[in-house]
Amino acid sequence: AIAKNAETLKKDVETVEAQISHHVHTTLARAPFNVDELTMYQAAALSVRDRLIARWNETQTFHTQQRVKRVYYLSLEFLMGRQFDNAMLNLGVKKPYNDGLKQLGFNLEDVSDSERDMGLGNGGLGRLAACYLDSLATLDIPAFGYTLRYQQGIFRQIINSNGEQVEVPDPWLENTNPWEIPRLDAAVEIRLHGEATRGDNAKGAGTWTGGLEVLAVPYDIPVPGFGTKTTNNIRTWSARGKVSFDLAKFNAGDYEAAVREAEEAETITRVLYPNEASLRHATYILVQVELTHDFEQNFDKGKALRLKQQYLWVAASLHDICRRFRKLREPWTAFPDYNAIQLNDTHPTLAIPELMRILVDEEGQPWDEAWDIVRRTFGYTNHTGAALMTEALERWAVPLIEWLLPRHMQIIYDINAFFLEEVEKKFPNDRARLARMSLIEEGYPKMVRMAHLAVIGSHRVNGVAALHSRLVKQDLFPDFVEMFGQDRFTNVTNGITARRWLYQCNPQLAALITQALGTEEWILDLDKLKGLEKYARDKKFQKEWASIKQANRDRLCEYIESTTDVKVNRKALIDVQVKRIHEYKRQSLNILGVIFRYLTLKKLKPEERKRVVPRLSVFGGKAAPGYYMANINAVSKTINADKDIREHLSVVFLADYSVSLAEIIIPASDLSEHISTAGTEASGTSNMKFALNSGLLIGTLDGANIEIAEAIGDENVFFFGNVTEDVPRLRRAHQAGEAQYPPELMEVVDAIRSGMFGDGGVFEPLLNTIFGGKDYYLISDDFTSYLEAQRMVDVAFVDQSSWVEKTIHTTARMGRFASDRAVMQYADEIWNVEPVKIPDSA
Ligand code: 26M
Repeated sequence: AIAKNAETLKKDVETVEAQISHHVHTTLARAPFNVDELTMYQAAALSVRDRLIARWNETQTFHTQQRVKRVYYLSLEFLMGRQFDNAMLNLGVKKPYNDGLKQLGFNLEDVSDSERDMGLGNGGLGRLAACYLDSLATLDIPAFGYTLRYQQGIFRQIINSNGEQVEVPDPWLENTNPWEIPRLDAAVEIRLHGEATRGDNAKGAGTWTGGLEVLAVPYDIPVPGFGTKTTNNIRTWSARGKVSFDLAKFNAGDYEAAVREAEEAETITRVLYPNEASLRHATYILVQVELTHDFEQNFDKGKALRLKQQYLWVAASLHDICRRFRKLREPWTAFPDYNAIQLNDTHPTLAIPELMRILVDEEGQPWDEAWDIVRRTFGYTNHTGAALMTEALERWAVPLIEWLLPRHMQIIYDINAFFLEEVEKKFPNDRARLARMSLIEEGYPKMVRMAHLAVIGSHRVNGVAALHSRLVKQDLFPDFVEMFGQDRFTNVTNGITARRWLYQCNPQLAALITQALGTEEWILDLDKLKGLEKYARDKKFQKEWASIKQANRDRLCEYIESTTDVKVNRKALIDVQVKRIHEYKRQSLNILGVIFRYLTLKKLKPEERKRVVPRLSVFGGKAAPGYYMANINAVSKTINADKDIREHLSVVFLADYSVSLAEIIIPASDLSEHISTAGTEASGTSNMKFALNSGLLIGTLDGANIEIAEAIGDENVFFFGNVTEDVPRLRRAHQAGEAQYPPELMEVVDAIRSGMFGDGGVFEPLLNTIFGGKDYYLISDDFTSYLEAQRMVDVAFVDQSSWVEKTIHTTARMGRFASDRAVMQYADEIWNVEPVKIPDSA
């Protein structure tokens, strides 16, 4: 059997070599002596893509033949990272590719490094969508992701010499993208602006004509499951002008006017929005897309473009879904039996009035039946930490919607009128309640509350962690719980895919786990990690476990030394906080804690210092454009330059945090920080990635931290800080000027003000958020217990054997946080869909 396996591998390697050479010579038209790593990557990727397309075709054909129910995951963001390594692993062909490339004189890892991240997302929400697509394919659930094909993904981050963030464009498509298949034939016409009419009776068919038509062109990205033939699809839409230029105007000599319309259209998918701040201050978007014309109206330009993005995406996707449904020749009332559409936050909420428009105006369905179809089709996931509620819920100005989507505005008003009638029936004479629940917020201008529309247009609304789902009911939508009952509101705790976040990013640990368990089954059934528990105290196993962590630490240290000028102690405890930079995530608490540690070390004698666990503090993350965190870099500059301290403490900020950088950082972490003010982080998902990779967590009782501790044992988590219930009272105390500031915090502030970290002015914005009579995120209230938890970490780390035991238990008990579990829960409780195995030769 071994000889036969060797024979098979040899043949596979030869096939791979031949396929790669074929693409080098024909598709890429390169002479053999003119092949660099980028070319090799492209050729290898194209040959993997050929395999994906064969499976993709079989999958789509079978799904269509079998008339299966499909899931449509509507997300404005898919933070996919790199595809090459992931595709090889899911297809089970990494070994022959490794050997084939070696035969051709190339190293697989170097070749893989030529790939650019697909950075079509901001952070948690976008990466969650990517993990769920991996699980859907792996579980053989027929599914499509729908999103936009942004020319530029999340900006690349550079740190300038002042320690400030500089945003530069991300031209990820520059070298052409081997993972996408253009479908120029399947473009969809999308109407904007124009005139709308209502039907002759209140619920009758309306019309929408005129205005401007643009094209949405689909590009498909195959998504392979792990160890299964199922290959699902992400359809990304690219905006184009309907005619590339106006020939009449061109002939009349007005070249500029001729190309204007095409350019306006293409602007719609030019760039990913980096967060809600970019809506308020549109300059970032304006600079990135170089807006020239359009927006003759008075609307905020950045806002109007975002609404256009949302509509083009939603309209093209629904058009696609409905076209597929019409081929089944079923009555429209059967639509929800074939289609489950999940709204990833409120960004795709326009899908609700758009489907109403299609059903009522175009398909002649009665309004009430159409509304019933809509509600049975949609599910809505909320991702907003409740304490951010009022600020973060999406609203659109009525005049803006009227200008861009006049028919949709009528439909929203009508949905609202019929809905408020129902509310009035159930709660007579309660004007305040009607005002609270209305889809329209009164004001100048009136605003449409997208979250209310999403709630009433869906059969299920879910939060993303147990605590968060409770807050969604209690704080966000209590009136809607009273109106519709508890059953419409549910929890699906987030999950992550162990294929990328262990098997792929930490191959050594994965191999040790497989060896210990005697099987690879854990990759598909993460609860099987439980089998590691019996080795938690086994000295030999602990040693192997710890040496893999050291190897991952070394790799990160090499990365740090090659990208910064910091020299690091390879034995230091690596303490990581990587995530979007946001006030509520409290990177500030971490950096103030680092300063306190520095001051403490300074007070010790050299021989006393040697007894303190050395630390390397790693930060990473992108901030909203215009919002800098120069203070982290100011602190690291002083500390890293201090020769007395260097060995005991260093601080680095790694620029341009991304999925591929996360794959290096996460396996190396000993301790990671998830320290948001209680009640503000909906779930967090990096906490799960760190724990799965045998890193311990320091954190607040927030989001999924709570459930993680439940699963792995709270003796393995360093908790600190106030709980959600106490947050309102503490905030009031600050407002009343009754808050106490702990002496440790004052010591840190004095050091900052003394100029120890350069110009104290850099810290003024931060200090103002804490001392300006508010401290909204309760830094001062949590500071003392944070320092205490950090002292506990030091104590625990000294006893290495017990520390390693904790880390083994942590990994062993993380099965619950598999995205496979989360997706199965959505399938059973929200989508009502089943796995469909693709037969061997479909
Ligand atoms: C809004 C307006 C304009 C431009 C962009 C936005 C926007 C984009 C992304 C708003 C929110 C966005 O994402 C929110 C997000 O990532 N939420 C996170 O979701 C994760 C997955 O559920 C959770 O784990 C995190 O706790 C939550 O913060």
